[in-house]
Amino acid sequence: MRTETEHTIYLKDYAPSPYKITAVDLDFRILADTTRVRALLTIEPQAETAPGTPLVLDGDGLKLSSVAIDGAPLALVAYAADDNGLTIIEPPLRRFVLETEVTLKPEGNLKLMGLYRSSGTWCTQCEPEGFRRITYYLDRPDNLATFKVTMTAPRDLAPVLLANGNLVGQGDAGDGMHFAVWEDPFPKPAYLFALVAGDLGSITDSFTTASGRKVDLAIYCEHGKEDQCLWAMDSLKRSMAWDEKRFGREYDLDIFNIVAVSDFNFGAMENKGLNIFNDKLVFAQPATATDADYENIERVIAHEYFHNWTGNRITCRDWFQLCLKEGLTVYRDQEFTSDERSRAVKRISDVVTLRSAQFPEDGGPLAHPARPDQYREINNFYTPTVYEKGAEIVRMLATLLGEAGFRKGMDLYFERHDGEATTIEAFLAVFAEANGVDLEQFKTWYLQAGTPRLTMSDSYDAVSQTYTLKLSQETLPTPGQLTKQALVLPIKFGLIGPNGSPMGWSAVSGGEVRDDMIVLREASAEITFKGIANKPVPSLLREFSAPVNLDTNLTQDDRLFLAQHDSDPYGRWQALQDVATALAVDAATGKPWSDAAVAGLSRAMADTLANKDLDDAFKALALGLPGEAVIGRTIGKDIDPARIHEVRNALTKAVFGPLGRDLLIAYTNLSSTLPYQPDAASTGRRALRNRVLALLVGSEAAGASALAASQYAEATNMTDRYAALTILGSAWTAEAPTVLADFRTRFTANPLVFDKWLMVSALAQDEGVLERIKAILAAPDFPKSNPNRLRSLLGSFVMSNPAQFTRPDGTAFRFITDVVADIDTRNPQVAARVLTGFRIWQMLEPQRREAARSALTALQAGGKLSRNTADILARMLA
Ligand code: 0A1
Ligand code: ZN
Repeated sequence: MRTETEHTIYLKDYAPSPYKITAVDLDFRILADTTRVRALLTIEPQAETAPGTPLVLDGDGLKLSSVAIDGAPLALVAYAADDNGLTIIEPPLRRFVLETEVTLKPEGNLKLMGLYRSSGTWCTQCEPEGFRRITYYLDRPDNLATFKVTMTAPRDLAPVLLANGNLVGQGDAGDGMHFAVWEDPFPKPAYLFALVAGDLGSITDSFTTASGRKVDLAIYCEHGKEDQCLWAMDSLKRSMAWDEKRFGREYDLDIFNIVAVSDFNFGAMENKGLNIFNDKLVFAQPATATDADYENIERVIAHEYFHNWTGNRITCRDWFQLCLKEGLTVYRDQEFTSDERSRAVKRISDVVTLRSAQFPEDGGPLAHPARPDQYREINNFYTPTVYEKGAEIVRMLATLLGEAGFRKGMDLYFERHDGEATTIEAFLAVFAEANGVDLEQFKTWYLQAGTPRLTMSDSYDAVSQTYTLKLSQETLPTPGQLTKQALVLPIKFGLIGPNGSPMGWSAVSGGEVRDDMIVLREASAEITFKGIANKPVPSLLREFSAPVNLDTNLTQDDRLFLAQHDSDPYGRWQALQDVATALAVDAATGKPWSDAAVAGLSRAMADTLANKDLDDAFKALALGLPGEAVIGRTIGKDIDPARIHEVRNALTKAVFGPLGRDLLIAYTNLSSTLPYQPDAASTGRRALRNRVLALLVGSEAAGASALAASQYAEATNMTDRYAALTILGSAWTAEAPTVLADFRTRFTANPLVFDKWLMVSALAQDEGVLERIKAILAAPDFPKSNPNRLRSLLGSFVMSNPAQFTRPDGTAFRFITDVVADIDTRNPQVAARVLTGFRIWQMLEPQRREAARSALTALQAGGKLSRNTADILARMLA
């Protein structure tokens, strides 16, 4: 038996393959219960390959029927096939065609990797290593080949036959069968291969590129849902136009197809010319999708489309480089949303996501660099660190180089690496070269795990009129990385004078200061500003210009001052968060909070609500108190999530209780009778009104929960209905059971709305929540193989209901580990992901920590886990 260490793959061991596959000709014969795949692979040895070097192809669970080279069947002694692949023992040392035939059973493929069926539709998922479940192949991203695909299938079950590239032939194949031939002229790695066969409806449109080429666009979905795809189509066309304008990137094929499927392990997949989407990221209509759903659809449609250049035309040399395509593409989709909507609001939302998803990962047992140097299971590295921290790193590069310098680097990247599979080093080199800068130290951001702590203290000397900022950075050890280097930190900043206006300086010394940015490269620096007439309040890390935790010596009054005067919206929002976090941390750690600070925060919140210059979406964010996880992480150790939950509720009451009248007036004024529109302004208005409602209920204002119940009943769109449901459901008010029951029956037939019901059910803060979750899961008709359903119920519980998930008696921990073991037998990716909810366990107070440890060790002792789940578990317990 192989041990875990034997499974570990190291970046340092990367070596090109001795053979390359340059052209692929696939023939799929799809029948109701089996699919036969014949592959003709044109293979060449590399120039330096020695005679007799075996050709080792990857395979996973394939049933081989025949092998031939250049048409001649191979003798049994000439090859070896097992569960991990096919080895041709002594292939010819010249170009040859390898022909294999395998049989697949897509129906029983519950892992949803390779070829599987979703509600009857045949579809594929190949990233990262799913292609080997379709045919024997060099299933590594550095092998680029052209693909021709012939598909034959029963016309009644699969009138629609799609693959990558252009349709070059189709026709009748007799016996109720028909066929289609697709060719993709762009060489690609196998992880971008896709095929879809099914009985689907569609909407069509077109886009004319900047150079005047017409591209046919289509979105395929279950019949009857076509009208729910219009927003996705609109988002696609805006994404195509944006990439031309902002990055000069045009689409390159004549067809772009999207298919929505209901069983999918992730959000969506950027297969060349044939993106496959989790249907929750396609379907939108006002009665069933929230504003957040609309925004997510727009974002993910853009993300997958942008991959056409950052991922497909230029791909990754190996999976260690995953953030080369993911971090960069997330950065691009963030910029798209910022340009389409509000930059400030988008930035704040992204910071919230980063702090709630990536910071806990980076500070716990699963911490890893954005570019890892080893893995046991690559599927476990599609993480917030690779995606969101990866995007932050690209953002810092853009901040350091400026917009024009960043664009110069991107242009060179596209010019130099188009058609290649490349690395982070090559990516950084284009920016260094295009801008004449050295990025050696900057590269550490990709190599080092952990969130740096940036500490600032300031002092002012009235006599010499000098102002000094002392800055230092530290990154704590993470698993496998005990010592850390200083990072390059771009710290955008401003100094604000007593009257609230920006202050300039006559000279500066002791550090690198460029206009509105300090660049800290050392472990510490002392920066002195001269010609400062009064003591300023510093606004540091404007726009959250580096993904760090910031500790300052600012007082609560300084923060309240920033909340009022900072010209950076992020800075104002952060200042309010900091005031509230400090109060919550005090209360949770047994220090009474300062009444003056609570009153100050309350006034600042009232001013924010009343401010006519701030837009609604910003106000909705600013009026939100920091989440329980942020408070927990600020405390840092021995945390009691139930206590934090109570404290946060108490703080909501103390801060917003006195504002009851203002909140009620705002709630009324923000109501609208206009028909639903998903634009930024209407979305912001609804977000603010629903935030106000949450605050009224949270501060137990008289009649507030009845108001929420009537909003629920009278809502004309899902945003308002779901907001009311969530407010009542998570607080588990007296109205909660009734509205939840109503919601369940009102939308019985819609699985995506069922997900919303599952989420709210899992977020309830009362003691009964665990029993209710158990009952939901045990219902005979609960779809236990569908990732969306499982994630909505279990993912929300472990990630967003910390007080109940971490009950001190360990009942919820054990429930989750039992469920993970069960899901693992069907879908290891989903099981492993649910298990990551335990990543905070070492931060808990001793009783909860022990309970978590005991549940995790019991899961490990049970054995028989997939590599995905075993890997997460081993790292969690290391
Ligand atoms: N490249 C996709 C992410 C993705 C990864 C794995 C998948 O299946 C296991 C599916 C999608 C993206 O970034 O959107
Ligand atoms: Zn992506």
